[in-house]
Amino acid sequence: MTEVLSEDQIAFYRDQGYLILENRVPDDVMASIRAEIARFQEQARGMTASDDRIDLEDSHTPDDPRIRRVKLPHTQSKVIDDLLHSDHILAPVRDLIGPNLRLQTTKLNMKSAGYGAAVEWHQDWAFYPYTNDDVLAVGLIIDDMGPENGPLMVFPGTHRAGVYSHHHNGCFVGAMDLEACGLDMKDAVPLMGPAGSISIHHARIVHGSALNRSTQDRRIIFYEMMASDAFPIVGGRGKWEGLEEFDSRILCGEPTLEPRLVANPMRAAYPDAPTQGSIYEVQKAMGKRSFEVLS
Ligand SMILES: O=C(O)CCC(=O)C(=O)O
Repeated sequence: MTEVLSEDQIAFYRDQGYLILENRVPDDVMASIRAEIARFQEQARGMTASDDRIDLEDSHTPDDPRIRRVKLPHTQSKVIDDLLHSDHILAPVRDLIGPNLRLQTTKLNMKSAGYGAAVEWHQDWAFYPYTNDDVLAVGLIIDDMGPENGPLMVFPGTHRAGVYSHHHNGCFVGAMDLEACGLDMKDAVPLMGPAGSISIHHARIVHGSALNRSTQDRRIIFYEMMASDAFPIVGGRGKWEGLEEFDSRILCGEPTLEPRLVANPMRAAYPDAPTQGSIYEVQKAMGKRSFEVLS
């Protein structure tokens, strides 16, 4: 018995590595989320540098605040935390990877109209490999998403293809040279839908997004999570600060002391790049980019 997904949707996710569920989060919740984002935008006014809550665009000025990412927004907003723990988000995830879920991380990526930054192609798994591959990200689409405002794009089926190199000049840069990896942009699929829809992508699917030159914002909250029996592997950057902190991230169901092991591919996410930091910073150390940057 599943909670919300059909057998066909589950089979599609297993085969293709992603899903889109349209109109999953009600309008009143979406209005509250937008009010929270307006509050973050006010907080960025006057800031002169990124801090542990807010990551600023390179073109930010204190008078013209430009946020690139709100870090761990569920710790900064009860509305965003309540939604994380709701069935709107967790029910489809339970259908895919079981009843016991643990949080990896959350982020609100603000790809604002006219300037929102690109994210180069990568696999989340390159950053955080786990002992099994029941690891995924739910993306809450906050603005209607079309081809023009920088949708998340995925290469279907690449979650079954292994782990690609995310290294350049001997350092982990968190981004792939698409051509060297044998992938062609024309095969990527944009994950689009009206505001309130969610996307789900497997941690090993190759994904990225172009900058947003349109007049329409593109904001997504990513809720990233895994089965509670998936433990981080040393050599990756999956968070491990001890058992107490690990178990404080249980979202539903039970923790366990018995990691489930599956023979999955991994590459160590080290050594550090000279620009080590958020994904936007570390990717600056890559070689050949796929997406345009704002000059
Ligand atoms: O915001 C996006 O389009 C991509 C985000 C992403 O993949 C990430 O932050 O790891």
